[in-house]
Amino acid sequence: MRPSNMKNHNGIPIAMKKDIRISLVHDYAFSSKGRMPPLGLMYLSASLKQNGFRNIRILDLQLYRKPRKSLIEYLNSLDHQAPQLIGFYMNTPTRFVVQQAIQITKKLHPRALVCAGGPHPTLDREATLSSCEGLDFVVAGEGERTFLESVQRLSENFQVESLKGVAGTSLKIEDQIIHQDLRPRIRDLDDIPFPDRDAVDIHGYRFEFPVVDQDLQKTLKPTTLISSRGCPYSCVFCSVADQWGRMTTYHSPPRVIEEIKILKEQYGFNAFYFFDDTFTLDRNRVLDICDRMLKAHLGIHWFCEIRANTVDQELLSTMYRAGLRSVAIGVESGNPRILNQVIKKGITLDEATRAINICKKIGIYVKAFFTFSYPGETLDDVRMTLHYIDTVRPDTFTMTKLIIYPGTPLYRHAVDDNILAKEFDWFRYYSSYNSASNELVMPIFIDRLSFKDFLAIEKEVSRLSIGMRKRRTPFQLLKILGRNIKKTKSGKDLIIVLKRIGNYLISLLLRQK
Ligand code: B12
Ligand code: SF4
Repeated sequence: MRPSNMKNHNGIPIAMKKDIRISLVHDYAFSSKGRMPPLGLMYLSASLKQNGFRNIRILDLQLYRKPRKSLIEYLNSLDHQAPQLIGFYMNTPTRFVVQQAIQITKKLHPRALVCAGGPHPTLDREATLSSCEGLDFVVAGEGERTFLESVQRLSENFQVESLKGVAGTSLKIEDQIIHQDLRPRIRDLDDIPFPDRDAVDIHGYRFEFPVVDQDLQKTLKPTTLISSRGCPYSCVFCSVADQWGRMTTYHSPPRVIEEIKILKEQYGFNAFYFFDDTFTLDRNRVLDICDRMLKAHLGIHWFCEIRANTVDQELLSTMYRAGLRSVAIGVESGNPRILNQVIKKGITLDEATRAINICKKIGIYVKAFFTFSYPGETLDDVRMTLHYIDTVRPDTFTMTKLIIYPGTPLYRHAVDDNILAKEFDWFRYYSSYNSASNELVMPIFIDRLSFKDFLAIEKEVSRLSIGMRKRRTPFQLLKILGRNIKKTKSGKDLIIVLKRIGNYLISLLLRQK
């Protein structure tokens, strides 16, 4: 039999090399920051195209008003006779919507092969495969090489069995789950091509890019990129170590500049959001990138996340000259004991204060992240954080409840201390104290604080945040309200927005008092 006439066990013709049709789906995820391009899927698409695969489409459901309906329409438009490989990005907050999408996909395309990758499948391979009906395999960790090898194998023989021996995959074959070795990291990120920005509507994304200068703000056309992957630190709530391993890998400075030039000259972007886990990890590399930005007269503005112990006046000033106008900094707690003994953040409060003050002095917009309800944290400890925020006054801050993610030291602590039941399962709904928001699907670390304490803290956080924000006219408030309601796509989103408005109004009342 000639290869083109051969069929797999599902009756699908076994594909001729490069004949396979590939869809990569980013599901809808509510985010108050706006919608951002799915860089991971765009990297995958680029690697496949570089290796001769042409039938690749990215469906980004973030950009559709009715994501479920759009997914179904998309699936119905696919050729049922061709070998279809449909891959989903899945993180922990979106695991349930993706689980549902996988089920719909398999129902409409029973002969397709369905896979998933991203943080959740990487950190929870067994449960992802066993709980997602219709899922054939998962890719753990970096996808470029693993997915390429999978697609190459499937092009020769379109059945999941052909993936036996592909490092980085876990397979479900007739209800049996097979985990294979993990794949070593890509050491030199320059070996992989630029993300495939033509595979999405790259100009269709809108997201926050706050800067101090409001006139500058109006001129910014922002997009995103990544110059490194990984982080050597091990903050208790973060899964980066389990997701990427401890190694940090880089694109070289010339390559970073080349990517920016392409984004500017070919796509018209002039503001860049670096999504590195810790952009400022290697000081010399940052200085090299800044130097190249300046020499190339790029005339751009950019954002990155900084770590308090890796920045100083000289570095931040150079970054400012090269166009840095906005940073985010994780301070996490204003209590030194919690910060270092519990979170293991590896920074001091003095370092955080210094970094924030330098940014404010130079004119870099600074957003600081804080969290509360750490193991052993009392109401007095939390009040120290509120006091700290009130003293250092970053341009803006978030202070949220501590959420437990898989693959984190906090998760292991939560299981050991019965904060999470021993039989806790990421794919079973978990109801915590507030069923009106995301907490329905995300477990919170509830330890020393009571429900009443949580409410009191949230009220104080709103009051502090309002006190630090500029006062707005009723017209401005109505505009913000309209914009937020427009962003919502489900009843649940609307409840989240209404809850925020409620908190805002309460805090306004409190401020009047
Ligand atoms: C950018 C980003 C965002 C953007 C989203 C942009 C977007 N549209 O993707 C914004 C700011 C909106 C955001 C929001 C949030 N984020 Co976020 N975010 C990131 C960040 C910094 C970079 C993502 C990225 O581009 N990575 C680079 C690419 C190359 O990696 P990747 O996406 O994982 O893709 C690779 C592999 O995973 C794999 N792969 C991925 N998908 C697929 C699919 C298939 C089929 C295959 C085969 C392979 C594959 O191949 C890719 C290429 O190697 C990551 C940290 C990180 N380093 O990944 C956190 C991260 C993903 N975010 C995280 C979190 C917790 C959040 C928030 C909850 C934060 C908050 N408190 O609001 C929200 C949740 C929003 C939501 N509802 O989903 C966690 C997720 C942890 C988890 N277990 O899910 C991460 C890992 C940070 C961390 N270290 O904890 N985030
Ligand atoms: S510094 Fe940031 S990326 Fe690194 S472990 Fe801590 S939270 Fe995660």
